[in-house]
Amino acid sequence: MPSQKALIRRPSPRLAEGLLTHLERTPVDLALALDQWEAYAGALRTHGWETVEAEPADDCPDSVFVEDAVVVFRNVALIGRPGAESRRGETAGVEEAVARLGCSVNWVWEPGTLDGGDVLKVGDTIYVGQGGRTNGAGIQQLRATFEPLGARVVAVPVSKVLHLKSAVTALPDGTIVGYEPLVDTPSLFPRFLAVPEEAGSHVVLLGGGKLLMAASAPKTADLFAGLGLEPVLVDIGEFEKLEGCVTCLSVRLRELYV
Ligand code: CIR
Repeated sequence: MPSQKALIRRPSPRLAEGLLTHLERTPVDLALALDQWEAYAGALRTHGWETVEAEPADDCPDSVFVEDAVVVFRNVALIGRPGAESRRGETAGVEEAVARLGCSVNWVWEPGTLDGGDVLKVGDTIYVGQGGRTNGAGIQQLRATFEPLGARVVAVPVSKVLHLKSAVTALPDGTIVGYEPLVDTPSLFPRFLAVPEEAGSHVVLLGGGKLLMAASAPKTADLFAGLGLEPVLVDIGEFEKLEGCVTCLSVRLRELYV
């Protein structure tokens, strides 16, 4: 039976110490963050996803951004090697979780670095951003892992945002949506739709035309609704203060057969 599972990870009590690259630090309300995380997980469940929790990594402030620790294509997981050293402790628990879910496991090795937030899958095409957190050796290892499975890996430069998926994701028909001021080379994408808000460039495909999006992108939600899609908005404001977005709070495992 095909199953739709979403891997999530409970926020660390040290969440407020999370890394910042492009934003100034502002106080994070941990209790509110927990409420927002519960609501995010609830929205996934409401729309047909079984949520599975990775073991919490309380010593790692950024561990709630679980998508950065792994890339899954079909039943094969590639455990990343975070570009930020302070995040390297996050991968062990994620490795254990994806193995438990039935994935075969591969690893990015030194000198490679790879964050899952730099990897956007659109059908059999895997876009990978080369920038602050993912390097050329990591991209080579991604290719070596997934090209034999039929993936086409396309590397794109990322210099204006933290991760590739901080600026581009994809609609159900494969159209890439992005916030143009933060995309290095929009012309690298075959069908590119510019959106009016940075947070509007982050969509999680829930299935059936439904898109999980941040409540901070109302204009983009209207744009997508006009295209016949159904935005489902969640407030993730406390995570946005730490440069997180809807995509990085879960790993969607669409194609597992368990
Ligand atoms: C970090 O800098 O690593 C975290 N504070 C935010 C990670 C967000 N992840 C993502 O965009 N994929």
